[in-house]
Order: sequence, then C-alpha cells, then structure tokens
Amino acid sequence: MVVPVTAAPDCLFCKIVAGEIPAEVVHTTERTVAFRDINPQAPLHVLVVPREHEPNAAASAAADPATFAEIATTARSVATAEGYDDYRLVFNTGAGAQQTVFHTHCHVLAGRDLTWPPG
Ligand code: D5M
Repeated sequence: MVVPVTAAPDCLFCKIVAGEIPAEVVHTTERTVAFRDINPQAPLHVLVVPREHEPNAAASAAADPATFAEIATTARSVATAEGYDDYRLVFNTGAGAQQTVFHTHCHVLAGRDLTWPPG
C-alpha cells in the first residue's frame, strides 16, 4: 500500500484515506480507496479516491498517470462486485462543475436509469 506523501492537512478525503474520519470503505488497492458517498444519488454511489492528495482529476492525471488509471480499474471492480455491468464515472473538476471536495474523486454511479445530459 502506498503511504501518501502529499496528504493535505485539512483535506476531508485525506482523512478518510488515513482512517481518521469514518467512511464505509468498499474496496482498496495499492493506490486507491473506494467508499460510499454520504449523499447517494443512485443505488450504487461510491467515490474512488487516490491515496495521494491532488486537487482534481487533471492534476492527478498529470502527476501520476498510473494512479489515474487505477482509479478507473478500481471503479470497474466496485461496480462488478455489486452486480453492475453498466455504470457512470464522473469527475467534477472545478467549482463551476460542482466540485465541492478538492481531493480527486471519481463518482461511480449505477443502479438506476442514468439520463443524458447527466441527471
Ligand atoms: O462530490 C463530493 C462528494 O463527496 C459529494 O457527493 C458528497 C461526498 N461526501 C462529502 N463528505 C463525505 C464523507 N464524509 N463521506 C462520504 N462522502 C462524502 P463533488 O464532486 O466534489 O461535488
């Protein structure tokens, strides 16, 4: 398991990764932690976060492409484990895109009709 070197002191998701704040963790990998969203928007709503702190998906992809790829494979593992072949991955990136927690996270959503445009 990677011990984060970039943990940010006041970051909620860094604290979940460190086990300092409780969360319903459903899957972990070397570089990622997956836990249920506190305000689920679908029957399956899990957040996959990198252990290393970066503020958003673009920063994570630039800093560590291997970790960014592992977020996607972790998301697939989570969906498959809960019986879903079809699922949606969302990275809100920036406040204007409704990002509210500035530690990279991938929403994994499944289990209802997912409409497009997103809804
Ligand atoms: O999504 C941030 C998401 O983080 C939002 O769907 C709620 C979720 N959240 C906030 N606090 C917690 C805790 N403590 N546990 C689990 N989930 C949490 P964004 O894309 O930034 O809007």
